[in-house]
Amino acid sequence: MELNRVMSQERAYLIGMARTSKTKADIEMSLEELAELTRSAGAKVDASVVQVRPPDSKYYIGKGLVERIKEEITANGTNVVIFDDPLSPAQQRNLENAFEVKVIDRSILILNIFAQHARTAEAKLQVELAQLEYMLPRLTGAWTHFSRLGGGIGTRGPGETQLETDRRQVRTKIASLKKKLEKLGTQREVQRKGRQNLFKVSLIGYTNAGKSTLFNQLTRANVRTANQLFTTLDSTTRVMSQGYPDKIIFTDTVGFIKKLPHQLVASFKSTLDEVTFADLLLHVVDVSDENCQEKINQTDLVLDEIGAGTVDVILIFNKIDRLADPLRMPFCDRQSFHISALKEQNLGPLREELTARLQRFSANRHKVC
Ligand SMILES: Nc1nc2c(ncn2[C@@H]2O[C@H](COP(=O)(O)OP(=O)(O)OP(=O)(O)O)[C@@H](O)[C@H]2O)c(=O)[nH]1
Ligand SMILES: [Mg+2]
Repeated sequence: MELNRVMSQERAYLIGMARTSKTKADIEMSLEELAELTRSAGAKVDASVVQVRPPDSKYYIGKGLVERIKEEITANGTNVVIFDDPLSPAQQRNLENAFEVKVIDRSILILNIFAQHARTAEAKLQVELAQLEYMLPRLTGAWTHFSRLGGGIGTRGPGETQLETDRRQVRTKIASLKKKLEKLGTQREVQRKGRQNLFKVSLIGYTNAGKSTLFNQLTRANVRTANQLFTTLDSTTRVMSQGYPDKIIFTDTVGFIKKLPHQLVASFKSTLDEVTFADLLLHVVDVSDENCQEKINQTDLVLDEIGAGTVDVILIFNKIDRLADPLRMPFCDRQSFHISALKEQNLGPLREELTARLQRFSANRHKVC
């Protein structure tokens, strides 16, 4: 079996579910983000709906809505239906039978985007591992044969059902990917050890906040930036000394998002170690986004999840050039800077702060006792 894929130019129908009418506005917000994800995967959004009700075990949404959507997607030629919440394998199957088009959920969509945007060998392996980890507990006899994915790893043993064979093949593939990733992880560790005595700054934050744009400003690098989700998957590291009293290391990293599949967090572990072992995190926030507080909270949650919750953080409120009313500029009790990475506004005070912190770090490093 393989995960359903969203192809570019495909047309999507988005579905969210609110347990109570109180949470409907939150789910609508989440669906806007699902629409962004859909566009980042290259597809177009035809329509979206939020239903208020408890989940149905067979279809997740109510049967009446299933029938209504079926009529709409047939009339519009929609190719894929995307749910904001995870579906059980049985629900996914029942919905595909009812709609007669592909049905996926947010996790699969994110895994799709990661697969499309992975460039380096390490990122590709990490995404493949996450996909297989996602599939393994979902393998049931009703799915198509796994051989389309791996191919010829081992034929069916005596007395083994097709399902058992599929599971064994996926596990074997997972083990081999982990081994390859471990090797690459060891190389990273060696590099990191070599930089142990240098001041390490990692740029982190919600996807599309402007991390890579700021990274390029701080390092004069040329990392790809774009107005889409998950442009960056591989971390890029640059050692800088020009303009600073000592060497300073900057790392640009993969962005975070609400409901980031935990398989992705686990398989991107060695990349995310750059965050865990940093001396300072620049948490980049898109200040022009009206949901920025929620995105700050989500990013903090992922930081805790990867064990980076105790690393020093400076909040960087980015994109101030997009604020029509500067009085709407948010303030918080954490240390923060308000900048525009794109328009190069207010970068001076941030560079001064980095220099001051670097000096303190270097002074402490040379202390004898
Ligand atoms: N107006 C404005 N746009 C900005 C600013 N900083 C970044 N952008 C734009 O925001 C979009 C996302 O920027 P990136 O630097 O790719 O964001 P990122 O956080 O690295 O995103 P991912 O790698 O996808 O997680 C791009 O279109 C940038 O040009 C800014 O200060 N002002
Ligand atoms: Mg980026």
